[in-house]
Amino acid sequence: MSGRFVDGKWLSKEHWEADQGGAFKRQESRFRAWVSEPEAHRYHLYISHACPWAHRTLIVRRLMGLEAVVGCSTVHPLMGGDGWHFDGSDPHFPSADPLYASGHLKELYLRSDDRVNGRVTVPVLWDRKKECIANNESSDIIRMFSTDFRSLGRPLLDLYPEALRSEIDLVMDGIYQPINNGVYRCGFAQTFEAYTDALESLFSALDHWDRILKQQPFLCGSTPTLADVALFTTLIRFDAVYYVHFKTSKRHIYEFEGLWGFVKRFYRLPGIAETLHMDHIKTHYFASHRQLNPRGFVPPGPDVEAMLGLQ
Ligand SMILES: N[C@@H](CCC(=O)N[C@@H](CS)C(=O)NCC(=O)O)C(=O)O
Repeated sequence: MSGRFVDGKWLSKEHWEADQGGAFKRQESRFRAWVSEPEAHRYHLYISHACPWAHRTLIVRRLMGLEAVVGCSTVHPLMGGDGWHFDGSDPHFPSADPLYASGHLKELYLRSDDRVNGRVTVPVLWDRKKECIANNESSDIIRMFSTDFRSLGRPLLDLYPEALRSEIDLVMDGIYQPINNGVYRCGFAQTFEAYTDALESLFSALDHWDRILKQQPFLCGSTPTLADVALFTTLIRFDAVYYVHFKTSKRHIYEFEGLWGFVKRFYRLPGIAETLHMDHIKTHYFASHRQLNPRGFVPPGPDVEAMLGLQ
């Protein structure tokens, strides 16, 4: 974990958000403007390939065919005391800020608000015209991309059909705390009790959705929606990272028939495989969270991409 802003001043000391019982508390996103009349080339997306929330936005940008009208840049996978950074000279993980040549993502937060508070997170949807962050909350960005940005793109799918919106919202709310945030609640718990509570709710939610996905291909029925995007980006990181790093080691996802079938099905949708960068994912988690893994060693396997390529 890295530092955070307090009234525009950067504190690089690691800061752990926890409640009184030692449970991890995720901060609310700070920039929440809703872009209802988007213009082509006005918005730029900053992501990390490691981050499941940012991965959601990359997938939806791809499935809504927005690549030509919403630019995208990625940060370097290693996150230090100054937070996410850019490094155009790293041949293995090239990353640069094409708009301002920033060294760190926090510079963009400060450009947006010189009294900004809180952590510096990805994804960031940048407004090039107003030169500030429009929105840094993935659940807003993926909904905007699927609705108001729709006419700018060449959509391959309708990920947020009107008739299913309330069901999709309900499912996304339902998987957020036990699963998407749940893996972090396991990994960042400050007490054993908070860890076992998080683990229990994670696995009871996984069992529940495993049963459903044995009966139907996607969370809300027969076609993929935003709820599936949200589940996929957590499940695809689970066996290679969370299982070891966050100690979610009760079972692998590949041991659940319904969930693993779903991961394979989603991975084979057009363009999805290219959005997955397992080297960024493993390097980021294992080598950046030194409080969980002090030596920063990146363990091998399981090779999830090879497993997904089979049958
Ligand atoms: N609620 C946000 C969460 C984003 C988030 O927490 N991103 C993490 C990466 S997985 C981050 O940038 N963390 C940096 C930090 O906390 O210092 C969203 O869904 O967009």
